[in-house]
Amino acid sequence: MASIFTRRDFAGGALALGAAAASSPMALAAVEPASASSFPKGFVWGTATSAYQIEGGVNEEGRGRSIWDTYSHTPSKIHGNANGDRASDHFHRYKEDVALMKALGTTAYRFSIAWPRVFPDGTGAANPQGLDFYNRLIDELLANGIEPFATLYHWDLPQALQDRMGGWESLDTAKAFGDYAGYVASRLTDRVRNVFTINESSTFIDFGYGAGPVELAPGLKLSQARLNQIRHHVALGHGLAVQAIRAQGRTGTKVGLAENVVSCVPAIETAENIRASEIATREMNAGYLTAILEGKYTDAFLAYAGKNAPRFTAEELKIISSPIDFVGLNIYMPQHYVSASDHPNGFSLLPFPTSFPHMASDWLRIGPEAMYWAPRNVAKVWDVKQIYISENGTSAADKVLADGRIIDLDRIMYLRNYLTQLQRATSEGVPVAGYFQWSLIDNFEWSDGLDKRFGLYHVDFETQKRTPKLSAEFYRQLIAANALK
Ligand code: GBH
Repeated sequence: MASIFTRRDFAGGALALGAAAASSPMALAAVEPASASSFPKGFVWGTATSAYQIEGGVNEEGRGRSIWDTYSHTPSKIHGNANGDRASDHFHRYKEDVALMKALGTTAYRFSIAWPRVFPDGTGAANPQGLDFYNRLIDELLANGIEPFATLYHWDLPQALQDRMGGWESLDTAKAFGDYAGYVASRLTDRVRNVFTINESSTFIDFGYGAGPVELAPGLKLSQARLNQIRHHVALGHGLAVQAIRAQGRTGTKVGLAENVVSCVPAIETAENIRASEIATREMNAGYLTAILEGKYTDAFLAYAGKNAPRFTAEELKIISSPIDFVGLNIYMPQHYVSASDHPNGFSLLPFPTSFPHMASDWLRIGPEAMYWAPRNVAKVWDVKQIYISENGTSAADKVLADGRIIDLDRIMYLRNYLTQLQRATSEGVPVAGYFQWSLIDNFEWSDGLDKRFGLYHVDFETQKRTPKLSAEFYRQLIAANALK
């Protein structure tokens, strides 16, 4: 929908008032905002998805079973007893979906590779057809000028590894992940120049193996000691994958991870609270990003874990902290608002009021400042030189109106506010190179089944028809302008 009044119109109007107005500082200032809302030149705009959430085609081309096949077929685990057998049928409709990406004007796409397609048993012989689908997808993306960013692990662990060795409870799963990463790198990095190892380790560990408020596959509730060991194995798996990609991938392949960073936002932006939010960022991510970027577990982390601390060697910490090229941050909400404190750790995590607003998913708090503070603190605390926002988006109770339109004003409101904070970050020089909107299309939202829709395109799960929501048009215009409108 074309707007009647653009910023340019306002600026032009002010100048048209006369020479006196044009030469006054006020009038000049009025011209500025058109460029003040821009993103850096060459900023990468994309969308993101994951294999089990969109592909379907679970029995095609020799794919093995994953823990999500098992879990989603366990009665009463998933809202509406949905599963990913068909999901958004992307396996068969990938060409149509690439066309949707192109219509948005995106030049990058973050997808994940299903480990059980490549190694149906987790280890051993690769399935000869395992990468065929991804080869087709990558070629289609490149033919349309869209850069593929591949994630190697978005939670769909081969069931065989869970059965044989307790999945990530075993060091051997970390090793198997490294082998899988090396194999994929040797086959795909002639065309895939950016690889994410693991998506949101904290989420699948805490909710899949721990007693989080929400449950994910494999649906276990292990002790803190076992969880800490799993955290260590996952970090190690990441490090082994980085090394394998360096060894077997094409020279120049860029490697990083996509982390659900615990975002710590200063409650009020005083110097003391900002400092506290930096300290909190380091401590609240101690089992994950901190270990990976520093090659050590913080003293506070080990003291807190006590006898439940992970068992580890110096050699393993070296592997975990193998240098990476970028850090991907999945940012949906502020995890904590923080203030300075006299407590020895220097920060305090403030309680959320029960009236704090959220989106259609109860957990999805609306705090756009997280999109400024998370990358700003990651860059500041660890001197990270390249950051991608690897996911950001929202569920909404989208309704198809009688005339077929989907007017998702709440999603547009959410995106506009979060992107305003991202623009604040890039304009201050925080090194964010790109942004991947979650998600291109409605998909299987884990335990929420098909109930919570995150797409820019609506999917009718009966007919698989895709329809752009108004937010798709919002995103298209933003990309075209490389600026907020
Ligand atoms: C991402 O996780 C996932 O990577 C993606 O697969 C998913 O579809 C998308 O977001 C949308 O959910 O304990 O109250 O916080 C987002 C982070 C962390 C959100 C765990 C849900 C559980 C509820 N998730 N959280 S709560």
